[in-house]
Amino acid sequence: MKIGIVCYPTFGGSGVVATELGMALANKGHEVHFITSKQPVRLDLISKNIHFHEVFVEEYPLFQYQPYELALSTKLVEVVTTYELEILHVHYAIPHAYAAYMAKKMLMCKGIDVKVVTTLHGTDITLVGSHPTYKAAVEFSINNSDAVTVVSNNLKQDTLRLFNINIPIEVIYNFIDFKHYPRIKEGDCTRSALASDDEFIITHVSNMRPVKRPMDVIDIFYKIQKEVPSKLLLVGEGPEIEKLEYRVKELGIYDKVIFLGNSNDVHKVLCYSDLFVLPSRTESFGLAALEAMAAKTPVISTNTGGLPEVNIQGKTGFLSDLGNVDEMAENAISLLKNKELLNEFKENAQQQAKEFSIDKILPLYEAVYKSVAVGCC
Ligand code: GMT
Repeated sequence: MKIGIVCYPTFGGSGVVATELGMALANKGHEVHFITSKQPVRLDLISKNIHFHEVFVEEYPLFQYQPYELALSTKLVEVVTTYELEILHVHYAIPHAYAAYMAKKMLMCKGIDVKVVTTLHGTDITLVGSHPTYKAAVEFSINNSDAVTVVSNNLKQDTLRLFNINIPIEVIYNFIDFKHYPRIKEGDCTRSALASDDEFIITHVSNMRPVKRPMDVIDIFYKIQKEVPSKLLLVGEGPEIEKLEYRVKELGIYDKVIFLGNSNDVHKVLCYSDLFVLPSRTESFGLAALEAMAAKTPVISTNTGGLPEVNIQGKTGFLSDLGNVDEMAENAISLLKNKELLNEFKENAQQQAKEFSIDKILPLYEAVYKSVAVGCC
């Protein structure tokens, strides 16, 4: 099929999912066109069947805000027409579902019936999408999509609770492409540059926004390092970083915390991690936790949102109530002190991640595309 993918090109999970999905579809022989504001960070452009179309926004002094949606809709019309795309798969409702709806309407006037598949990812529903500023437009563009998917059962419930939805919503979980994992050879996974042999490595990966509660990560690690020799790796950049650095200095643990910034090699960082910490306020799915588990890293997380659908209590990690840093630290310490149990959790984590292998998930998306395309002709 000929499929257009619209997503945020940044390090956020929805962009990662969209990019990995597009590359897997291309690998399977579909013609995939990414239509985004920048080249997505994980996109390998030198691959067969992959095309990239950058959306430019023309600046004009009159505009207080640049009209990205307008530029995106225009680009979608151009790409669909030129390459005869059958499907536009938009990731993250704001503003992508809305821009795709506009493009669909414009194309209809030219006699072209492109189908719009919208995948909801999380804050496009919970934190941002349901805000009165956006709610009506988000609800309208969900209901006027040809098909809608969400990344967890929990997000489906949130969507139905927060919006007046009159279209079926299918749950298609996020996935892992295990092709990336064998690339790590024994020698690649040398921890010596980051920690000494007797130290455990605790990792947190996020865009360091308040919703991820990175300050809780510091508080949890502070308690852990008092009991077991350990280092904390923080991967990602975002608005909380400065506060975190300040807090780490204040606690006197600056030499034990490594700020790695954004990375395209998260799986390499994860391969030498012993535990992953994700104390988020809400998480529709928690792709970062799944990526950690794929690399055999058990997860200490909150029990919010879709996290219990990914991280299994007492098997792949432990889940606690939001803000209960004492319990999260205790769980981490008891696991790190019990080598046998830690190894068992590491194996369990990878086994559980295999349930989310791309081989299982890709056909579900293909089925959605086929079902809407069949309706069309
Ligand atoms: O909402 C965000 O934090 C951004 C969004 C994204 O674009 O990265 O993350 C959401 O989508 C991810 C991919 O489906 C999920 O794994 C994250 O759990 C989800 N974030 C939240 O719900 C907070």
